[in-house]
Amino acid sequence: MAKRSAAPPAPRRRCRAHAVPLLHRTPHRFLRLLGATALKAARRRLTAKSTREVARRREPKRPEAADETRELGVEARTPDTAAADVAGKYWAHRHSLFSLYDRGVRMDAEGWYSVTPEAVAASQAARAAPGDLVVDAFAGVGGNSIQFAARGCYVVAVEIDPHKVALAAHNAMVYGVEDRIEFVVGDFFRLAPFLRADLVFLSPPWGGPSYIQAPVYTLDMLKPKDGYAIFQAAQKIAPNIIMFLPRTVDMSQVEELSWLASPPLYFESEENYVHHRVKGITAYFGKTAGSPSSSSKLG
Ligand code: MGP
Ligand code: SAH
Repeated sequence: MAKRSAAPPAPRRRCRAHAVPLLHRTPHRFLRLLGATALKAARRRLTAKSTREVARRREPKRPEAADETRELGVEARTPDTAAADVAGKYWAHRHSLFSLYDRGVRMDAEGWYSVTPEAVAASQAARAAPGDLVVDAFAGVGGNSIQFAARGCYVVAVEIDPHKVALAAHNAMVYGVEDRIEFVVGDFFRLAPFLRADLVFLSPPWGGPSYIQAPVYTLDMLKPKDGYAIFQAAQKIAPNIIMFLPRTVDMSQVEELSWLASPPLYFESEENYVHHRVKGITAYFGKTAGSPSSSSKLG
């Protein structure tokens, strides 16, 4: 179900977003200045097993609840209930999160409840064109970065938690797309002023599974900063932005984000379903608004 806003009067602009050469094997000098770490060490450890070796693995064991509780506790749930979810509900959904889960995909607790389901991530990635440079600002365990890379985009995957970056880099190898993704351990807000790309993808923390308890999710509930601050940081990188948000989000606030640019950005939103259940709302801004079939080079 897609909705396209007629509000912004601006014509489609063809202003080119300049890409900085971030995709070399060495980290960009700006990133180095900021103390960001490219994932070389983690990669070295992970490449010990080739993607093919990873693919040959048998059906993985169900994760031990104890392993998964380590990073829980972001909200008012007890580790026990959260671990039970990880072992139950999320485990049952593993193939809709990653279709290649059985080939060795790795997750942590936050990854289980935050990763964008693969079909949703693929449809979001379809708004980019092969060859586009994409910044995935909150990369998590790699659900979105992998799908952008599989689409033929080059991806700078920013994630503040080094453990998650190691998991995402491993998962990218499972999917055979590691050569298209540059992983950066860092704070998106510190890095944003130094990045340029064709498209920014935003899937920030929503505050954990308890986000659903609020009848309406307002943009100030996003973490680690409110939705306006996140959007403004992304605008420094590119005028083409995709945002994945809770299904209960206040849509009028989301649409207002397009007015933070002058002239206002084109805007479109859609509900994302998996097995007939709505999982979230995707907001498309700038040239990403419009049907995927019409997608051409964004920059
Ligand atoms: P959900 O609404 O918490 O659960 O997450 P679900 O599986 O729909 O449970 P049900 O009982 O209603 O069926 C739905 C989707 O939202 C997840 O698959 C994630 O992709 C995404 N998601 C959920 N959370 C809590 C977050 C989050 O904190 N951050 C991000 N970026 N995505 C999230
Ligand atoms: N789209 C991802 C899930 C993102 S969850 C996927 O499909 O896997 C949100 C992520 O944002 C979490 O992993 C969290 O560690 C990360 N994060 C939180 N604050 C951040 C910041 N300031 N900069 C970069 N990443 C951050």
